[in-house]
Amino acid sequence: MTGSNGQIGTELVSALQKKHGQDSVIATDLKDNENSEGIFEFLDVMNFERVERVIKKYNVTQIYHLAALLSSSGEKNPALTWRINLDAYLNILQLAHKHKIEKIFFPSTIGVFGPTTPRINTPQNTSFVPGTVYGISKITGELWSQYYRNTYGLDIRGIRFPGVISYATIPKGGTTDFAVEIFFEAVKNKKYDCFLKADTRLPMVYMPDVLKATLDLMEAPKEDISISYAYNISGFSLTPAELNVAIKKYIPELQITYTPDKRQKIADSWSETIDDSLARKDWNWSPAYDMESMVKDMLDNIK
Ligand code: AKB
Repeated sequence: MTGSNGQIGTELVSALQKKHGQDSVIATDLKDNENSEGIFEFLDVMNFERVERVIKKYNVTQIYHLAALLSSSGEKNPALTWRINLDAYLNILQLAHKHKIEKIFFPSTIGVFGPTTPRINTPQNTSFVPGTVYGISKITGELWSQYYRNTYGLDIRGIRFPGVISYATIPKGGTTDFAVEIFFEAVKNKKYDCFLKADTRLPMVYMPDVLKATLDLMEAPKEDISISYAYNISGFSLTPAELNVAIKKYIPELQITYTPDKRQKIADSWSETIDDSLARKDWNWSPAYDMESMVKDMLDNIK
């Protein structure tokens, strides 16, 4: 796994270790490993030779390529974002072909959508004119996935993640980060200044459903996977105001203020709700958490 110290990586490493055994998972990241036990390698995903060395050293059979810069941090350094999010993925694809890697997992995002995409019940196949370098790099990655599957038969599986809510690792550099930050601020300081407007509706998913989705998709029989780019999925949609009301049931003193910044424009170009019927049909995607059950679980764990 590349990017194993990130929000999803941290928890996916443990889930994969539980499933396949601790010694079967090679966690790699640029930063020191603070989170998981087991095998860890420092790895710059932009370094082709180093990635190849790790593949050879451990006889890697599957790659979960999570290393990426997110929507907001990506805008601060577009060229670096392209190198990490796209050039490094091309390295992975070339090496996967060369070393006959059995399966690849590629996380995409609702960031591939843009102002020309229908915002309500966004279809699987639609108009993609993303406004961020994050979105451009991820939709291009999706196209490369499809190319490698059609041309070389690589088994690549992807998910377009909406905002991911979790308590183990706090996300950094995303537009949906408010939906995690608010919990920690609510518990610690009883107040939160949100960087999006109160009525900004965005699709979200809770981490246990992210882990289930990833494992289920990777386990699904190859003949059931009708697309190699990335499946739409969503758990629920919420606005900051609705999340505030839901948290207030447990922390009535919570005060929320709204100071929209540059991220508002990004959020306004993304979907409000997602049509994930293809994922439901192909590999039985079905989220276990709605907003209410997610809020309760988040607060129980953070407290
Ligand atoms: C972000 O906000 O950039 C990410 C995403 C939706 O892909 N959380």
